[in-house]
Amino acid sequence: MSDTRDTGPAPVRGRIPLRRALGGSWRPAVAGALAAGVAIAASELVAGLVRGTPSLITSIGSLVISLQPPGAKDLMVNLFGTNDKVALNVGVVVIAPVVAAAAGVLAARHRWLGVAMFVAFGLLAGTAALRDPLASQALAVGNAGVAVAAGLVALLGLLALADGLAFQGDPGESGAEGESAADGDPGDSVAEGDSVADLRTPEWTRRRFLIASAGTLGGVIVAGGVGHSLLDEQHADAIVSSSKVPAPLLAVPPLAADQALATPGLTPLVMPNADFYRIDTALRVPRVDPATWKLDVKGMVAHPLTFTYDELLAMPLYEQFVTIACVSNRVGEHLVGNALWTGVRLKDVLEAAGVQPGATQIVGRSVDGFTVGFPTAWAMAPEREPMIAVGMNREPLPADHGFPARLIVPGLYGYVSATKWLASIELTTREAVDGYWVPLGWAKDAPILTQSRIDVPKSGATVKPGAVDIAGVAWAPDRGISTVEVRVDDGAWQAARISRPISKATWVQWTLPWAATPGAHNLEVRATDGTGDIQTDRGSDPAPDGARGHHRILVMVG
Ligand SMILES: Nc1nc2c(c(=O)[nH]1)N[C@H]1C(S)=C(S)[C@@H](COP(=O)(O)O)O[C@H]1N2
Ligand SMILES: [Mo]
Repeated sequence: MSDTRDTGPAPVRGRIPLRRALGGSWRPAVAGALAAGVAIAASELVAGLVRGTPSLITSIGSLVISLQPPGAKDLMVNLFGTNDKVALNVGVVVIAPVVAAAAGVLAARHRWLGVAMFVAFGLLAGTAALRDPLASQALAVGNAGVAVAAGLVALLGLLALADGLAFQGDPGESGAEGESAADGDPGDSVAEGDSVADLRTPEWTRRRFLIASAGTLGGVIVAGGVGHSLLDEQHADAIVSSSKVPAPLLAVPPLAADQALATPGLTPLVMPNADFYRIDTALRVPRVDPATWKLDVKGMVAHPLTFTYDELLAMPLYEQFVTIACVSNRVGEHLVGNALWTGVRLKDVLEAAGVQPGATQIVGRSVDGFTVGFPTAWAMAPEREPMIAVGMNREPLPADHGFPARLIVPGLYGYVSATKWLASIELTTREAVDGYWVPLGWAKDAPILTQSRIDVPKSGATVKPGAVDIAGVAWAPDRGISTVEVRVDDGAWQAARISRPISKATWVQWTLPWAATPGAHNLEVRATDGTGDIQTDRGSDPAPDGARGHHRILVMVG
């Protein structure tokens, strides 16, 4: 290689020899990567210390989520999940230093290029942070500024040290390395490195660069760690502040003995809050202060209304079991759960507001800007009771599940109905607004499809020959489940015993005794919903409107 094709203008005679530009580039690269670390850590620390300041990592991650190209369905399916958020945060933290390492290498030749890259990063982070509806705009911009400033101080300081390695021959001259490289024309600063000393880097200056780098890295880890845990603490505060939900006027009766089955390993009929699946786009769970939170009911209504948390709790409360499900649940998966929800009847609220004729859609918007939309007719139908839920299994809504209030609409997938951290309910037309996931390729109309799942035995498990209980759950909210059938090795369908349904809005448990014979066996389940429709065996992906197909597992008997 005798040329710098990819790294900028052709080398001018007398500039850095290529050997040094490439062979020596690890130091500028380290300087750049560390400077990115300093920028990120400084912004995490500020976000942790000053309430209302967005974390830039979180903001950039949220921007990435919202920029998913329509049609990239697999990516979006994955982003529904919780682990992917961790991956996204880690991605931001890993990618930024890699890009910044390149900025460092460029900056070693042209200071302004490195500075420009850091400023560009600041603009990106600032723009991302401004999109955060929970953050103060001034603090968002300020924090991006802090990040850029801290990053540039680190970048220029470390580069000066790295350059010092190249042209400072005199070991006695201390304290000058910070300025020497920054003097004069930034474009020319490295050209001085052409001196002879350049080729014989003294051990002591190398060590000085390493010490400064290690010190910077230590500072990054400590500041970033402190900032991050302070952010987590802010979030914990909000959970602690959750108040008590009053008892509903109409309490549901305790479950009867035949309403729940007790096969070991079977999913509980009522899913405890701590085990309930969680799906949302929030990289950090919104922390909502119930003292200042308000719910607006607006749009095509005769009387726009606003409720405080206390006012909402003072409304007649109602409770019901509803099974909610995620559209991205693949056959056999667990993104579904049944809970006892306490809340205000949505119909009561809409009646008070006076829905205008022609208002065909209800849009639920969360404090973090997420939206859902569902037909007004679905919500108003006499056979179902959608609600603004404030309680989950007789506890205030956990923060993960939407504290202080969320929508629960029987029969619809969560992404078109179940807005958590609810901020407003808007009456509009079906045409006027698309909820968050609709432009990203998911169906606008999304009733929950009939699904059934085998929980016991586990797929791939080995069981003893003889009497074995096959058991699982089946759901088709809010058409209800009428029958569940199981077949072994493609034999005849056999009716399972099902738990007496709590309502059409909930799942059922089912069980079937099986005389297991040695060998490998296929077990398959299908359900029939309350309208008599048999669950199709034709499989489909979750996108765009939910997964179809039978759950089929292989077990060993022996
Ligand atoms: N604010 C907000 N609400 C949301 C979502 C979201 O991303 N943000 N995701 C929805 C989706 S896709 C589902 S499946 C349900 C899941 O509710 P859960 O996490 O309480 O189980 O919440 C819905 N409500
Ligand atoms: Mo979902």
